Amino acid sequence: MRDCAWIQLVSPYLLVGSKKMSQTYEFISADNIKSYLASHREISSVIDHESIVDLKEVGDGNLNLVFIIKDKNGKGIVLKQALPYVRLVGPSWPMSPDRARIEYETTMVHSKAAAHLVPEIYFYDQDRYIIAMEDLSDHRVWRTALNQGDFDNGAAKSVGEYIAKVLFATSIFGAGAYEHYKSMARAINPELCLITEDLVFTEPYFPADRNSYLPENEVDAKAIENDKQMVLEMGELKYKFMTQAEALLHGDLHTGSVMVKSDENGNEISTRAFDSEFSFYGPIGFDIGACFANFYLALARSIALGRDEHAEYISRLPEELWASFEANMRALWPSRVDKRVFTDEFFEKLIKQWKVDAIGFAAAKMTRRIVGLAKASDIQTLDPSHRVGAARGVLQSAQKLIRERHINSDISYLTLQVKKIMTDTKTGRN
Ligand code: SR1
Ligand code: MG
Repeated sequence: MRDCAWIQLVSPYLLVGSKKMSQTYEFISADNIKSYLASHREISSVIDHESIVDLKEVGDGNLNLVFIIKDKNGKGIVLKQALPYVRLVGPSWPMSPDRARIEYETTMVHSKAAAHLVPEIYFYDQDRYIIAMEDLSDHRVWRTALNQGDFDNGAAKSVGEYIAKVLFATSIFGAGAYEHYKSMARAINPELCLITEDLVFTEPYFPADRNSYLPENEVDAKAIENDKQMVLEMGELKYKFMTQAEALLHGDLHTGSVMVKSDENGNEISTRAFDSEFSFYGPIGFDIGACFANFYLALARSIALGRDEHAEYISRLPEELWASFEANMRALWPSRVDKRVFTDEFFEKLIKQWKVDAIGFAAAKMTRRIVGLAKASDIQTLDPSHRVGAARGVLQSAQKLIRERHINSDISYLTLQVKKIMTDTKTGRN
């Protein structure tokens, strides 16, 4: 049945004007996965295709099919296939599946700098846009863990290490200018960058058709639209996003793009960043800001639910991530390729600017998850009686961060400000 669906779904894309595709390809399904695995002998030691006992589609993102397959010995593999459209919306929004190549290549590049912090990749099928990768089903998606009120101590530190190591390695400082320019060519990702430009930096500031929120939050969304300084700063941040090709970013580093595994005391065993299909050469503060934003969404949830201890834990995550990022960057800086005018004094300016940028990008990412298309379950799964206040807290915090970052960019201080705002708005009456 899935194969029939494939014929119906793929055929129209052959004729879609500027998004024309040069070939059709078969979607993976429960019916064809076994023979697909059998045709890839290079993974015979990873999984026994003759003894598959479990197979489930777990794609909960907005774009792709994701299958986890297990054999009778408990070994597993993940197959991720890019669909030729945006899954969240459906075939009416065509999207090049070449994003799978981007994700594959970026993960390979990132694994050279931080192999222990990304999933292992077994192969990439360029004809069917399939990435075969390590089964991390003994980990959990960090957003899910945070939503449930769980503690994963050490994960933020590892994500900070991941960001610093992969961004340094792919910057002019780590790669050298020639390599940096050459690598940029293969990492051009126009379709997905345009999604971010629209959904993160533009639509939340206009009455766009794709925006939505609870009626009680209309006043908050309108306050954002009418906030002239916020709109001006979004213009500046969007321009940075579009023009400042500092390093090969993950590009969509929210808590749903991080897998965590902890022991019974909540202490880290393993942390992995995955799903880098939005990867491109962009501003270093962007990945950091994405993490801050998602910590603040999780914070709004825990405050709304009265989970005080958990809110305290989440409040420490932005500073933990930043401290780890900065320490790792400082440790790597002496190994930069060109030391002539890229002095230690210049590094001090850079690190300050990256922090200010990261806070600005956080504000953009917080706002988009409340007002624009593609929400975050941290807020969406709250009962409306809690959601109104939590959403208000997130939006007012974004307005505070966008301004305050130019005056005081200390992350712990800013998190305290965010926490105060979210506590004040939590009833939805302020
Ligand atoms: C249409 S894609 C919507 C969102 O999903 C991804 O996770 C990105 O954040 C993107 O903006
Ligand atoms: Mg994703």
